[in-house]
Amino acid sequence: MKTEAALCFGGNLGDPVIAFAAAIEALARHPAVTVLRISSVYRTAPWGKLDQPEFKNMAVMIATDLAAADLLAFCLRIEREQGRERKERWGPRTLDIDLLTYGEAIIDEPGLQVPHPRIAERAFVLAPLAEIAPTLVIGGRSASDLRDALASEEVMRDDTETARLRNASAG
Ligand code: GSY
Repeated sequence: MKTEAALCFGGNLGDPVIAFAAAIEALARHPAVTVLRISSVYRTAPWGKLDQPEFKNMAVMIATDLAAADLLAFCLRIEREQGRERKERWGPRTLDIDLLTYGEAIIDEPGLQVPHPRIAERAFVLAPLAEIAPTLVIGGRSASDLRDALASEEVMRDDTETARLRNASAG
């Protein structure tokens, strides 16, 4: 049975939009994954460690037959294939893929926590997620409620980068 899962992509080294397009393509090529919805690209202020370049972020909804752990492993493989570089926790990186939700599952294992424990405090996750899944419920509240509670000027939809993503994905 297919499970809907929400992913967040982020990056602030190299050309994250090209890495996002390659990640979407890799997901779409997997026989057990269907890409359902793709958000716009957002320019976002860094969270966690502030003295680093701004990030690009976006969200993707998929349906999958993969178990949550296998989906996470596949996402980590995509990160590696995109030359993920991450020298320090919360520091700059080329491509980060966070598994936000996996159906209604609540999983708390080393290395695998869903819903992702920091969704509600991250406008850079909630803005793209609420764009493509406004009614998705996380911890009893919808993604759009959570986004509105955090409304932040530090998260801006970027139409130029979104068009570039669509072109790169189509090419
Ligand atoms: O957890 C994702 C990596 N990350 C990000 C991010 O994707 N966007 C923003 N704006 N800040 C971040 N800090 C970290 S760590």
